[in-house]
Amino acid sequence: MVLLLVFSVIGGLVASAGDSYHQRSDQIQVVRGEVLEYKLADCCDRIQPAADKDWRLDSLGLTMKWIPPGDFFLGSTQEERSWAADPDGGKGEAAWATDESDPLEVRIAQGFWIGQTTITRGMYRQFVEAVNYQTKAEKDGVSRIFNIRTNLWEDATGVSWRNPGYVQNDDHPVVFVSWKDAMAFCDWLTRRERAMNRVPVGYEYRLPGEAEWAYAARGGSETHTYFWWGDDFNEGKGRLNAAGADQMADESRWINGYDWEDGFIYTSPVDYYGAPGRNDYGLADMLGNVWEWCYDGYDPAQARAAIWQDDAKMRILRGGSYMRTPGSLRVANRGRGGIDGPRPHRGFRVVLAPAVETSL
Ligand SMILES: [Ca+2]
Ligand SMILES: [Ca+2]
Repeated sequence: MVLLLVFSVIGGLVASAGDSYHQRSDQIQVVRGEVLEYKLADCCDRIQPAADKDWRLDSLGLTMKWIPPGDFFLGSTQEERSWAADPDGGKGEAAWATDESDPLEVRIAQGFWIGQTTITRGMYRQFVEAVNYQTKAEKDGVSRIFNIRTNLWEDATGVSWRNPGYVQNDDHPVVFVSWKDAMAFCDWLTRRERAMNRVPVGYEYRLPGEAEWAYAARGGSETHTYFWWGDDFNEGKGRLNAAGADQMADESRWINGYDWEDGFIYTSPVDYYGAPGRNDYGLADMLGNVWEWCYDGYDPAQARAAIWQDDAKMRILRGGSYMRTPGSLRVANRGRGGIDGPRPHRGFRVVLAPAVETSL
């Protein structure tokens, strides 16, 4: 068994030969998926992510976009929250926006990198196969799905990231990952990249803090708008996948959706909309497609400037999903979910950012 795991990890390293380094697998000692020891002396080109430049994780096929330090406003105005809940506006539920504080100026002091897309099913598979990981949904054998026909959540057996209950390929965002399943991926990626000397000192791969996510989602815009492209949701046509007018064969569709089609009822491939779907930082699908786990615990009073480590079981989700209405597709909208709650519309995006001192 141990041998199998050793080979699967080494295989993963060898398979990433397109990266900008030369790796001899015999210099890495791996037991049960853990990189225990590594020698940098002769093995690797010392090429690291550099500030002001994007970084390419070739083995995953993921570009990490550089996000410079700066200031922005976290939260929303009362006017925006009223629009979000209005049946003629954002069509959200009134309660959803009560956890957004008035605009709070926040400084992002250090630059960081964030994935151009969310982690795809194909990327997550690399992690699963490297360390023989089993997700929460797979261990439980039963999880929750949302029935578009009855408009209700229900239990379902056998659903997981491998089989979410709708059609996906490996370019779609991974779903049915709990917060812990997402953190496990980040931990693996950090250790793998550190073993290659490709993580800047003091940085790590992890989930974004809520403020980091919101700052990146605004795309560098200094104007506070509902969406990264402005205040008019209809200018989102051709940019995002959410609860549009698309219908199943039996004509069922998401309720309270907008009246144009976006091409998908469930997930779309990441970056499906290309340039129009990317904000000014080049980030795709920040709004819609899948909710994105953040590092922070959920504070019902407000979003926080610094990552809030809380022992509560709720964690932040951001950006709305394929089944959401315009009110909850705003940059300021805050979602939350149980730490052990995999769902068919929850995924994640990683950052390469200042390491968090874990206090839990
Ligand atoms: Ca859609
Ligand atoms: Ca998203």
